[in-house]
Amino acid sequence: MFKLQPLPYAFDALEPYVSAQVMKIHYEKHHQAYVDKLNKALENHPEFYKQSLEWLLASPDQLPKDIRTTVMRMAGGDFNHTFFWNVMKKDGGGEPNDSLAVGIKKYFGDFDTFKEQFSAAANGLFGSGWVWLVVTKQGDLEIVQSANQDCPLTDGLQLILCLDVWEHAYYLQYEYRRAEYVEKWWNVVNWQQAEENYRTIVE
Ligand code: MN3
Repeated sequence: MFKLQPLPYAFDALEPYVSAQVMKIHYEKHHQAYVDKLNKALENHPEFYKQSLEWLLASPDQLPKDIRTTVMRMAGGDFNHTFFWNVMKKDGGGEPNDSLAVGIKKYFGDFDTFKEQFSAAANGLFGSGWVWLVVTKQGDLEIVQSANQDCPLTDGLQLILCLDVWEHAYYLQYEYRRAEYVEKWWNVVNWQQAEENYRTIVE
């Protein structure tokens, strides 16, 4: 069975940018619900409990048709949130300063341009979804959006950074002001983790 992975910090660690109330509900209610619904969806196909979330997300064709849509949604909901928690930290923010900094300069010109484009993708996303910094099959750095709980792993992309722009991620704190949430979020980005994700892919 799939288990909710531990949150790598306390609920109030990302204050004041992400409130403890938002973190607690987001993790204990929303994230937990994806894990529970994934396990429920697989109860008549228990052979898939031994697979990893990454495998499920990369292998929709291997899943029985009757559960495919639900499993992809719930596995994405579980995986995306765990990935998201880990690319944030207390006293985060700033800029990457290792190989990822070189990559961002190469593909976006400079860090501020990257930040603007990523924020624009987050603010411009219609409905619920995510914004990601990914490495494509050709090895290029790219900003992509994903709808609902879709995960770019399904499209063969590799993941460096993501931002949850579902209303449940910010509405209790920022109400309709998504752009303010996005702007404040840069203060909690865990660039060390993003660097590690990038190095694992390109080295
Ligand atoms: Mn969420």
